[in-house]
Amino acid sequence: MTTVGEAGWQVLTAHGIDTVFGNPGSNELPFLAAMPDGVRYVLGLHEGAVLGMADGYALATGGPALVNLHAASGSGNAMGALTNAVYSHSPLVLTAGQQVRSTVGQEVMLTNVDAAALPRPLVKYAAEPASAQDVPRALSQAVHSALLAPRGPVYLSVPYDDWSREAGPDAAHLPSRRTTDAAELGEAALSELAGALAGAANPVLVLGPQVDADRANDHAVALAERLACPVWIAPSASRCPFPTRHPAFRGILPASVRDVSDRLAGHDVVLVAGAPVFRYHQWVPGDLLPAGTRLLHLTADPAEAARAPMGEAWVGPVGPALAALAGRVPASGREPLPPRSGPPAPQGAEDHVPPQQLFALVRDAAPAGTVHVCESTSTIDDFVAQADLTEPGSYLFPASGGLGFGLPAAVGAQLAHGEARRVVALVGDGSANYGITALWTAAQYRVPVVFVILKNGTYGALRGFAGLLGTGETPGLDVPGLDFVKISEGYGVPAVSVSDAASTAAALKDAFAADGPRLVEVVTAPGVA
Ligand code: TZD
Ligand code: CA
Repeated sequence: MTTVGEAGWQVLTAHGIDTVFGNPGSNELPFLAAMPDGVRYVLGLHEGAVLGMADGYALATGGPALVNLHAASGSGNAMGALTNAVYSHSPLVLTAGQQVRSTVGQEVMLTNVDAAALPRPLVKYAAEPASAQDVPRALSQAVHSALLAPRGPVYLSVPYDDWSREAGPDAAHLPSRRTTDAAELGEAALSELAGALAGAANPVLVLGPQVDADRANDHAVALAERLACPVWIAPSASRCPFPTRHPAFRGILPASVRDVSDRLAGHDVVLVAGAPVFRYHQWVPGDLLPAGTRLLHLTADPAEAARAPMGEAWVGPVGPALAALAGRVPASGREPLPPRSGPPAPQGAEDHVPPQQLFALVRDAAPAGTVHVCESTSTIDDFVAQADLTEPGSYLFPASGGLGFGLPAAVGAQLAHGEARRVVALVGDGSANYGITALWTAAQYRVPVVFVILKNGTYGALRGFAGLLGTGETPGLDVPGLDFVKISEGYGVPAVSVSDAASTAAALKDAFAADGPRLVEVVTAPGVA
């Protein structure tokens, strides 16, 4: 007899799932007992970190990642991190153990009451199969739903007594199933887009995370060079779709209506590719676009197309469309953009390492191809000013703005890349606390992430917002009294604290040379012990 557990795992492994990120409880043990040889279990100590690790892993591999959570409480703990997976379009398959089928109605301990409703509206598909025999098919549906465009997380709750039941003959059809996204932009759409770009007097490209996810960065470069036009990254960037030292690169668009409109002034045609239009953050009202500007929007997500407040949208795979446009837009005849001067020489200081100086030191210490997981919210522009990001997948930032992503996603990304690429996490002393337990997983599984904590003693970004909103000195803005060396060592990751450039450079060198995780706490503001 084939059990539901065996059939379910056949579905998962047939779709390339070889790792489970989880934190178990009693309801999950039968599922884990059925886990076949060759599948790796990665334990996280808190479900926010579990989900963040899976997100980082999926972002790095471009494939699905399996998450196993404990009932409603474990699912609830993962929910904040789940918001990031939604906006990063990560194909995460969340599973949660349910109590024994016949006892759910009584709400015995650790029942997930109305389980399918719990993760909505964050997931594309949520279910608790109506019978044990339907579990393998529901797992198959979950995997295919997560992977079909637009990609995103899904959720399945499974009563734990289901796994030992008989699967039934239909399950044999599932492992070999394939689903294929077929839609590509057609000839008419491509020629209209190419014509609009070719006819523009002063076009501009605004690129989003889907370009990097599709590994279409080179196509974006080719298109920008054909058009001899500047390139911005779309506001609230969660990935870096364009090489930051390229002559056309202009930085990340600031995330307010007025700033976007100001930066795009003078352009008659804007092509936004692989991003929502737009993911604003700070409310600074103004005109959505400079008068007379035409906005063309290329996205793989119909919901992004539908909810945009302006522009003409085309829905289809972004990478192939950029490749096609780069191939058919004629060279503009405009002068190529001049090379940019190197990054600004960062200021030094006596008792601290200003963020730009730190980022310059990281740039110089990190090996080629390093993946940067950034979650120091007030310093992103400083990072981009100093960074030299060329390879796709070199930069990750929490896609919904939900903090607690940085440390876990770095661990997940490093697990995915193995020895091929190093991962450095650049995380604020505020953000670090939401995902801190990822340090334990890094230590136990010897995942060689270089964790850099930027210690300024405060929620810097919120201080920026307090200035913008005129709210003055509210409670809850500072985070004094944190010792990340002790915290890190407590979780098993060797750590040092530094507050000058020379010691920082030395600490980074040691950390990148290590074969296990290291943490470097860097004092980045004056007067912070
Ligand atoms: N909680 C969660 C889960 N996500 C959030 N985004 C916030 C709270 C609010 N928040 C921000 O949006 S930025 C920020 C908070 C608390 C400050 C982060 O501080 P940091 O970085 O030390 O990580 P900076 O550079 O000092 O801003
Ligand atoms: Ca801070």
